[in-house]
Amino acid sequence: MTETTPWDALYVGARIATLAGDSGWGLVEDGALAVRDGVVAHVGPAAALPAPPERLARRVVRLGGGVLTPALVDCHTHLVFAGTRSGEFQARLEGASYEAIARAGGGIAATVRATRAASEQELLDASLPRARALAEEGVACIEVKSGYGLELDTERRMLRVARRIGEVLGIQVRTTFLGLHALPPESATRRSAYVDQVCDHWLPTLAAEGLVDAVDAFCEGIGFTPAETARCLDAATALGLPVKLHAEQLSDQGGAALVAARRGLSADHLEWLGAEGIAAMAAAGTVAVLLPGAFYALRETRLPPVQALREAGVPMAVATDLNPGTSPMPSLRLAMNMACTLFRLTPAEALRGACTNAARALGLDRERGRLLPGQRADLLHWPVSDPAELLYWIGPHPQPRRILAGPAPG
Ligand code: DI6
Ligand code: FE
Repeated sequence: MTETTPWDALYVGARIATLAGDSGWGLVEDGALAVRDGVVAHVGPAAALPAPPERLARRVVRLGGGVLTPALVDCHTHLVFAGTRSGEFQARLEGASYEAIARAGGGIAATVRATRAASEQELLDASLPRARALAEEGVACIEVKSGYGLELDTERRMLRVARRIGEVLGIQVRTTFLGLHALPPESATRRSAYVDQVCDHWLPTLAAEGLVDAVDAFCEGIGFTPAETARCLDAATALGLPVKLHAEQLSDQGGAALVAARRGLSADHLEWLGAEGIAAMAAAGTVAVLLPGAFYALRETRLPPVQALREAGVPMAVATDLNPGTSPMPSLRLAMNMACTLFRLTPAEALRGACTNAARALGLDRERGRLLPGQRADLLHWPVSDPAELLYWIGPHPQPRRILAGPAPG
């Protein structure tokens, strides 16, 4: 068969961390990876190829060492926003709490004011460098949430900017509508009217415009109640949209069980997650997205229940939560290192968390996150000899070279 239909390209001479199977690196020593039509066509040891590489593919690339992995996926960001919150950073260092700042009109509301005031171009100019920083360290797929508009026009502008970032950088962007992120000041005395408007008007409008890939909410004492959250997730489900949730970040509201009951893609944060939530997530296959940047920035002390999640077989993902308040951290590599150091993930769990399980948290696991036949040929070549080195360095060093076969992902 290979005589008549050669592969488009064959990469040899590197170790391949396929992330196949349920745990570990899925390592192939001295591997060979073939690509056809932008898709991985074959992965295995070079020694087991049926003929010399040049007879099997139109183009043979000898990598001369290093490690191949799937491209990274950042499955939880709020990277489209205007302004910064460095003043709050200082206030927190002087003793103010995140909740107290939020209740005093700062926090998310401060970013909402700045984002509403920014034009689409200004928002793109402010956000693009953050996405570029992620792309340069190997992230080829980024989830971007709305939620700093809290009015229809600005929510739309955020989602349009997110799509534009994908086009400009040649990466895949998945958009998430987060209308229930905070109650905007003009709705302070009209909670239920705000929730109705988000669910019955904004969500269907933006979905019809093709701007919404998934729906999220902030289920928290300082956010939205479980009942309000359920209303929003049910509205999304009725439109055929997948759901995910900010759950159990600052308190146990039962959010993880609530989103798992709706077959949610993920429950995110989870420092306060209890046994019931874990069981519900395991039963539904809902991914636990761990966000060590927010844990670090808020100097949290309560750890997410990693060992219990592991024992229950809940897939764990790792993401940046890149946002101006609680995780101003444009580095998934740093998040992966923190997931090991702070949350005690193994290095292989952290890499899977930023590839395999991150893709799953976006509903993309059939196309991304592992190096297996049928997956997109979107991979990284790292100048390291041991994949654990990718987790060991603190920050984005060393940088990979992206190998993208076929058209840039849309
Ligand atoms: N949880 C978070 O950590 C971010 N949003 C959320 O729901 C914080 C967003 C911000 O402070 O701007
Ligand atoms: Fe978040």
